[in-house]
This record gives sequence, C-alpha cells and structure tokens, in this order.
Amino acid sequence: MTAPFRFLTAGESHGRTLGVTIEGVPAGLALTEADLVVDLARRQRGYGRGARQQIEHDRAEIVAGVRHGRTLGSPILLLVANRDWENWTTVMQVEPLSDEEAAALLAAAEGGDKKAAPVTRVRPGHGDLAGALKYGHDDVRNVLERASARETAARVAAGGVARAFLRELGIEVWSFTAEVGGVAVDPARATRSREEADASPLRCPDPDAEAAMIARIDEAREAGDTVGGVFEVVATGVPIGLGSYVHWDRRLDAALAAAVMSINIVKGVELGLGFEQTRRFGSQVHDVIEGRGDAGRWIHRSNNAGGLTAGVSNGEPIVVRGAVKPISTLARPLPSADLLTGAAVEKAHYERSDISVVPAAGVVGEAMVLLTLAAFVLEKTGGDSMAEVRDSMARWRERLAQPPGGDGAAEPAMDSRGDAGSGGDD
Ligand code: EPS
Repeated sequence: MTAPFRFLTAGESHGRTLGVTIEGVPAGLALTEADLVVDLARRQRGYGRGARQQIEHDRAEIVAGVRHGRTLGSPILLLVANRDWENWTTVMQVEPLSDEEAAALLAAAEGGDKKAAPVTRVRPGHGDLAGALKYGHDDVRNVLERASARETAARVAAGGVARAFLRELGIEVWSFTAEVGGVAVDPARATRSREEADASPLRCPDPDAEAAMIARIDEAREAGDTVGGVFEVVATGVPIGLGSYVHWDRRLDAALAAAVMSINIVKGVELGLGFEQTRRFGSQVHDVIEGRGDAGRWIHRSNNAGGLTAGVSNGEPIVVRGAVKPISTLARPLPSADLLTGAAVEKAHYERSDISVVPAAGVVGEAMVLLTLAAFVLEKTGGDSMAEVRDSMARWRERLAQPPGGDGAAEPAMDSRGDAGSGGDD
C-alpha cells in the first residue's frame, strides 16, 4: 500500500537545517523557490514574535523533484536552513564530541553560557518531561530541539507546494487572527481587506480588536508572561465531494481536525460554528439549502457547518479554527521540578521565546489545511500529471452542475451501464 500524497519533515530547531520530503505531487506543476518564500515570510511575522525571527530569513531550497521549473512526479525535497545554527555548532554537533570539544562545552556551561549547559528543569506545558522520560534523555535539549515550533517552517514550505498545486484547480486558502487573550474580532467591524489584514501587525481584519489584542500582548510581555488566541483558516473554491462518510478515516472533517491539532501549540479545533452549535436549537444551526443556482452551483443560505457535512465538502468555504495555547516558555518561569533529582525547583528553565504566535500559527494552519486538501483532491481525481488532474477536476465540476443519477451527462461515453438513465428529477 502506498499513500498517494504525504510529507515528512526532519530537523532540530538549532540544527544545521530543516527538511521536508513531499511525495505524490503530480508531474508538470510549475514550481520555483519564489513560490515558497511568501508564506515562509508570513510565518515569521506578527506582533509578539521573539528575537529568533530577527536572525532567520527563511527560504526553502528545492533540491529534488523539480527540473526546469516543473515538478517531475518524483519526491520533492526542500531544505530550510537555520541561520542560528552558526551559534550552536558545538552544542548541536552531529559527530561525537572530541575530548577537547566536550571540555570546552563544559567550561562554557560553567562560565554561565546557558546554551552549553544540559537542560533539566522541565518547563510546565512543554514536551520536556514526557518527552525526556519517553525517549530516555537526561538532557531536555534532546526533546525541545525537535518539539520546538521551529519545525513548522518546514511544514509551511511544504504547504507552499500544496498551495501552488491547489491554485491551479481554483482552490485558495488563507487565514486571519480571530482572537488574542480573550479579545475577539467583531465580524461587523472587520473592515480590512484580505491584503490589508495580511499586512497588519497581527494579520487581523478588525483594526479596533487588533489594537486591544496588541495591548494584551504588551501586558503579557511586561508581566514576563505569554498569551494565546484563535486563528481561523478559510478555504474557498473547494468542490462538493472531497472526503467521504463511508469510513471514519476517509472523512475530510476528521483529517482537517487532526492536521490542525498536530500544530505544536494547538489545543482545540472547531469546524464552522464548532462548540457554539451546542448552545443553539437545530433550526438556528443547520444551513438551509437554497437550491442549484447559476452555473449549477449548489447554494446554502448560511455556512454554519463550515463547508463540511458528514465528512464531505459541501461546496461552501471550509472554515477551521485553531485554539492556540499561550507559549509555554515564560520569561518569569513557573515553579517546576528537576528531571534528574525529581525535586521541586523554584523556576523552570527559560530560554529565548515568543510572547504570542497566533498570526504565525494561522499561517501554519493554512499549510496544514492546504496539505490535507491536496491529499483529498488527489484521492478524488487521481492523476500522475497536472494535465490529468486538471481534466479530472474539470469533469467533476461539470458533473456537479448536472442532476445526479446515472445518465453520465457530463461524460456519455463513460457510462458503463450503457443506459441513458432518467436524467434526475428536474
Ligand atoms: C520558532 C523558533 C524558536 C522559538 C519558537 C518558534 O526559536 P528559539 O527557540 O531559537 O527562540 O521562537 O519556539 C517555541 C516557542 C517553542 O516553544 O519551542 C519558530 O521559528 O517558529
């Protein structure tokens, strides 16, 4: 068994490079490094980001799977270098340390260089304790280097490939900051265009809410604290019929929820109205179906379902919200315990971090939605080349504009039953 579309990342936060292999991208897709740079830069921005982003200028280098600007159908390998690695070469060295190197590292640690010292005061809310015990590490650096959200740069690079693929099929994905520290966007005051929101400090469409969100971030910074929020990802142009209700693992809603939940900092996912549905009567929740409109498009009067019913896309925009917990590395650390002694310590480990990352998490959310949709599109269309995928998608969209039911109107020659059918009921 092979999965038609999948990706795997590698890399530590302060290692030499991050990498991602993407398998199953059809041949013939136009792809250059310039296509990937925009989202990588968007991921780095946002009010509340830490000093690391001043060091990095993320770019994905395409090292395999593309020739003369077109994908080959073979695995694509992208590398995103960590510029900060130059400051960590001995700490993160791949080769065993020589006696001299080990002695130098120890001396640096004893001299107060925090980077050089083993980390044992586990941070509440981080993967430190569970990760160290699971893998048997006596230095939490062996956990935090991979658990770090730095890895999401590789996901965003992969998401850029999925974006180029889906754009050819008329599918677009974007996101915005919906909430920070309990301050929420008011849809009635969300006056900014998508471009204006994207250029704003928190990638937020409501300027008044954004000002209050910024004040919350400042408040957290002054207190040595951190603050979370909610991002919303919206996918448009998704045709009816991606995913299926026939098995749990073929449901697009479940796959999107898992994909967004897999983002390091996400602790909750909502689709459409999400938990709000539980507070309303059914008549105030379910989207009335208006009928088939112009160009054969099915129209709902509202989109509380977030574009997904029974695990299948229903033609409305797909709306996924991710709940971002506050960053777990605090400048004023919480009490904790030491991994080796098991004894309580006054303060958990601290190293440079961010105050708030909701806009960046939204860009990662886009990437995860893009990658998931790409997999489900390919499951629907099949195809080894972009020409095949495009043809298949165009035929599917044409078929959707017709009454369903057997006559194969969009494709008469393909009707295996050899029967004209009734042509539906209208
Ligand atoms: C991140 C890079 C990291 C952190 C952050 C996300 O850089 P550094 O650890 O060198 O400061 O800024 O990671 C975390 C918040 C975390 O908890 O691991 C990035 O590029 O997104």
